[in-house]
Amino acid sequence: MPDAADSTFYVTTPIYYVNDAPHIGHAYTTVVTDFIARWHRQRQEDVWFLTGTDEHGQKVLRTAEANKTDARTWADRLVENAWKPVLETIDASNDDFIRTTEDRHVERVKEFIQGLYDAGEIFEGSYEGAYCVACEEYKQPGDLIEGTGEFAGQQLCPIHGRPVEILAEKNYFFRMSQYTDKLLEFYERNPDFVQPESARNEVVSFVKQGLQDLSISRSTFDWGVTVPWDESHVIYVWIDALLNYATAVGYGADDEKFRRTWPADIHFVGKDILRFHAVIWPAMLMAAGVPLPRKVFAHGWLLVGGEKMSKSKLTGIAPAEITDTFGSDAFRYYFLRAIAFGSDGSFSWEDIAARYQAELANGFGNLASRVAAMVNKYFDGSLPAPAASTEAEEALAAVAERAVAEADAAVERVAPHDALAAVWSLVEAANGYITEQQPWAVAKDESQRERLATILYSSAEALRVLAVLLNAAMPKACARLWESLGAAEALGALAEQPLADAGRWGQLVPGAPVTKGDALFPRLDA
Ligand code: ME8
Repeated sequence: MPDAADSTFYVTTPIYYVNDAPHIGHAYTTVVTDFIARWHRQRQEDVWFLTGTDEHGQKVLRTAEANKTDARTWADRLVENAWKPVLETIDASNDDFIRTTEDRHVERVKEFIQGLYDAGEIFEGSYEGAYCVACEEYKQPGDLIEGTGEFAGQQLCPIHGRPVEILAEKNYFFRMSQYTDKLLEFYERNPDFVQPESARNEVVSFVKQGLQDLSISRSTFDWGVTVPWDESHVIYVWIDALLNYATAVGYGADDEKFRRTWPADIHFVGKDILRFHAVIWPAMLMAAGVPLPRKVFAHGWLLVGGEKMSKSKLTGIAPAEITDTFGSDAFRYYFLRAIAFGSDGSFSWEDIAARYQAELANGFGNLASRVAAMVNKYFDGSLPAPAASTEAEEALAAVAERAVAEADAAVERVAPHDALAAVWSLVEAANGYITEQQPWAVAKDESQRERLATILYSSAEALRVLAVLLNAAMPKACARLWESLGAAEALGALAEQPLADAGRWGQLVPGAPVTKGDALFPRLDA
């Protein structure tokens, strides 16, 4: 197990556009980031988990106008009624929430950009090109696709499938072309900076073609951060947005906090915004002399019906539609377990229902309820003291220890699906152990009380290890399990159980009150 870092483990989600309400694609990124944050907290590291909203730019402005209101009112409404509530729906444990319209951000963005201007990194020029408002990005001619059907004769954005607009503007440019070689050198020296491998390859081959200077201001609308030396321009929304990762942890304002927290350990993003994070953002930081983040991890698409899920194509699903039926723990578990992190993955109601029933209700949940029920039935709800172990107990303890090590190694390579698969080896071993040991049969023989005690104590120990290992994925269910094991009094709060110590067998204290509560995961009706 790696040593706790000497500085803060800092993880981020993208800051999401407030043009619309969150769907499960956004929740997916946030759940994975939250899982990683909680895991590292349980490793007893100092963790900072940031999320927030991206509120400037043309896309948000146009949505506000279409809804007959101003951008600020619209953003306030979406943040309070949609983006902040969804964090509760999915049990996110973020330490901060940044909005790009806050002064703590806006003022620092102005200073950052002024610094680049003063250093000669920014010049005035003009540009004409194809702009996708949904991406908030100029596209290269080679990126575009030919429209068909209603869009016949038009050029479309390859991500949104919607026509681009030709924009011609006089504006300010960042000398990004100067960073081509520096970035290639950086990727070379830091082979894990962009992950997974496919994302790294894409970024490297993109940068190898040579970077162009980047237009960093707009003058045709004013919903943005004003360019400090030319008030007729606002700063390009992506430059403004990327800086959130620094401004939120004290860049230019609280040096002590910034030094402690920066650089970010992992920026989690979808692959749609990989280049912004793996090319533009490091180039900006190099230009300003600020250390670069340690890792950008770009995950795949969540597909619904085989297509990238999106509100505009009416495949968008709100997280609450799923949590209302399955609960937040099952929502989190499903997305962490069912999708190989980094690859695309399909969501379907059948799939989540099948996993819920098999893995949560019949697997983990049933294990917890049968152990609690038997301790109540045979030992009046008081955890019995174990007698001598047999090979079966030693084998179960060994599975537990291995599950801890394998899950931790999987989290280290940012593979939550593998981490949960490793933990499930213990769920299965514990259920198998009980089936083989048949405590209900042993209970019939009064002379076997000690054997019965050992079986139930060992089963409860497996549950203790599972509560610690699954807490990052399913905090609510694990808190209830911890309570039902009567573990808090002797061992302290679940969230404070050190991961490194979780596999040490025999921590539960005999005599602890074991209670039968409601099922952790009630079975679904047919
Ligand atoms: O791009 N599958 O915000 P955004 C998986 N404001 N993930 C998905 C997804 C899907 N179908 N749909 C969305 C922006 N996501 C900028 C970011 S950061 C400085 C600025 C997730 O609201 C995924 O993480 O369009 C993707 O990168 C992000 O939402 C895009 O959110």
